[in-house]
Amino acid sequence: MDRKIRVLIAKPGLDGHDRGALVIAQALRDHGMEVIYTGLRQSPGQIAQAAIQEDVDVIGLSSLSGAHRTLFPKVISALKEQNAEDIPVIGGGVIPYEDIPYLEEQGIQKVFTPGTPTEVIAQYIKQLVDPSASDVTEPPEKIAHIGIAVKNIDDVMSFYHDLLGLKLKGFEEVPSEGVKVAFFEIGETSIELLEPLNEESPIHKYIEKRGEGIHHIALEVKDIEDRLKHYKDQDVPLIHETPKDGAHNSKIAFLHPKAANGVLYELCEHKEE
Ligand code: B12
Repeated sequence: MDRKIRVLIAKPGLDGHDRGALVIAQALRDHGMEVIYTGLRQSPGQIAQAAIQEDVDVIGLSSLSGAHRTLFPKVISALKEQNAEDIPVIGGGVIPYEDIPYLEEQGIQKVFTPGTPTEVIAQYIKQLVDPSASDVTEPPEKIAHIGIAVKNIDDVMSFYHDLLGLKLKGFEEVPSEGVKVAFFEIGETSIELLEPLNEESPIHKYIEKRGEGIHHIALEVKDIEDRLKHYKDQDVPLIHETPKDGAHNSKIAFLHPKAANGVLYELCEHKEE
């Protein structure tokens, strides 16, 4: 996108808390956007009008007063009345998580609560305005597989294949990880049995330390490189800062278990077959 993204930050209703709105306005300017701030105590109609007059790409509503369930939908209605419902609206402030599904049903694209890094908000807006931009804030698409560390794949095959009756998709050796892998299909995802090929394999070390069992959960993502860079910028502890080759023509990288309460997550991006 060649021109600057234009954002209207607005404070609907009688809410006098303006710090968050000002913080967001400044952060978005720092990300190269043009930001117009309405100031306090605007009516939904005034906000819609300002958005049209300023020809903005996005409206960001800020509310800390507890009136978001009434005011945010009113802004959506005011935009419709003025034939401007194509302007996307996001929201933020002190908003209980249980209210978020309702606000999204009413047409708010996304709600950001205290503690969300401003980097994430800026990335989201960029992608909202230009969907062709890589979106590292989009959630992972699905669980690609669950990795289970075993000493010997042959010894456990009968449980997965014969008892559970899962469909065996195949075997593969992944030299970069020092493992032999067996894949079983289960719905949209799969179970991946991991057998160490040598003593240097992380799976060998894992079994030595913790015994056999669930080793990791792999999440299917797009743009793995951009995503890793984004997580690094957010100080998320990573095992791999750049992706490496995984099974099935994929690129993979592991987050450090410190990032997720002791759970080892793998990111994995499958190339189009
Ligand atoms: C500072 C503060 C005040 C200051 C406000 C100063 C100012 N100019 O803003 C003063 C002392 C004036 C004040 C007054 C009141 N306050 Co006060 N206040 C707070 C407090 C402690 C911090 C708010 C703050 O500035 N946070 C820092 C900023 C940077 O964070 P933020 O606003 O949450 O913004 C972040 C995100 O929410 C998000 N975000 C915010 N807006 C937007 C918009 C978009 C588009 C996006 C993408 C993201 C986004 O990004 C920001 C950065 O991370 C909160 C408690 C709390 N912990 O939140 C109570 C709080 C908001 N206040 C509260 C109350 C009740 C009041 C009063 C009614 C108290 C009274 N009885 O007089 C009055 C009302 C004043 C008024 N006219 O509206 C309640 C609100 C309860 C509710 N929502 O149901 C809170 C939650 C305290 C509480 N736990 O009860 N308050």
